Amino acid sequence: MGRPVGYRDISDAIAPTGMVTRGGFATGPHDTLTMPDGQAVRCVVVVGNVGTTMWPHFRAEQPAEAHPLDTWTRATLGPIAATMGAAFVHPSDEPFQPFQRWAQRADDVWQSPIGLLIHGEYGLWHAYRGALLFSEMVTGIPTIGDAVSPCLSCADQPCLSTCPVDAFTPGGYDAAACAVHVRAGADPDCLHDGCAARRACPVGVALVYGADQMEFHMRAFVGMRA
Ligand code: B12
Ligand code: SF4
Ligand code: SF4
Repeated sequence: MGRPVGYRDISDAIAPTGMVTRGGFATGPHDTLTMPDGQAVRCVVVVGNVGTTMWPHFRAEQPAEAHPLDTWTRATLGPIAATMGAAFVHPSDEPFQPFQRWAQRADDVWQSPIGLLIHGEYGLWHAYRGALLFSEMVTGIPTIGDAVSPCLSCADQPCLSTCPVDAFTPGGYDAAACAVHVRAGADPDCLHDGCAARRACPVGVALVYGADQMEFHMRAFVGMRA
């Protein structure tokens, strides 16, 4: 067994990609994850993008593929994981791994009324790009649990009253109704400007994605090439 991997080492290795570590956690008895060699996974470190910092790195190296962001994030983060002795999983790998649950065990993020996880500083302007799985505990993982969701003090909840097709229902998110509106390019123009409900949130407005990043994600979401 070598020197334990430090959380700071992982953050430093990932920094040149414009992505960031988003915390980590020790697995418990209910986690059934295994490493490729069959050992139990003892620690998960979550990686993601916050605001716009990843975007120029991706655009500069974008592969000519049907799902270029997934391909690029796998190609970028997979080798970093390997140098750390970690296995890598991607949010789009099937069967889907519970990234939103992992994210809530790793960092102070909470489910917002529109389903996306919200962070006190980043608001809704972040996403997950991978997780590093370790057979040993990583040292120096930041502690969490002192913060509360900004949604608890958001009296008006504008995210719930902005969607033109009322896609956020008590029964869940109506992805089909949303996609029809987005593809049509109708007002409000979610295809070009991004999800109007997400943009209505007052938290993290300094980190709102730029126009190119916003439209890329919306096109990918409704299956239109960027
Ligand atoms: C399939 C999928 C979709 C589908 C269906 C989503 C759905 N609501 O059913 C479609 C295509 C519609 C979709 C749309 C979008 N998605 Co999506 N999606 C996924 C994906 C790939 C798998 C979801 C899943 O089934 N996971 C498996 C289950 C077991 O994992 P889970 O962590 O338990 O997640 C579910 C539950 O935890 C539950 N949940 C969340 N918190 C809590 C808390 C408790 C206590 C409980 C009980 C449940 C619960 O919600 C989750 C989804 O059902 C995830 C990535 C991933 N691997 O999770 C992204 C993911 C959830 N999507 C994401 C995003 C950003 C979007 C979009 C905004 C797309 C865009 N334009 O960028 C839209 C809007 C969605 C919305 N408003 O809810 C992000 C969310 C980031 C964040 N800040 O939270 C994720 C994590 C991908 C990523 N790369 O970061 N998505
Ligand atoms: S608008 Fe308010 S309730 Fe909605 S996600 Fe933002 S902080 Fe939470
Ligand atoms: S993208 Fe537009 S139509 Fe879809 S949920 Fe957001 S506001 Fe509603």
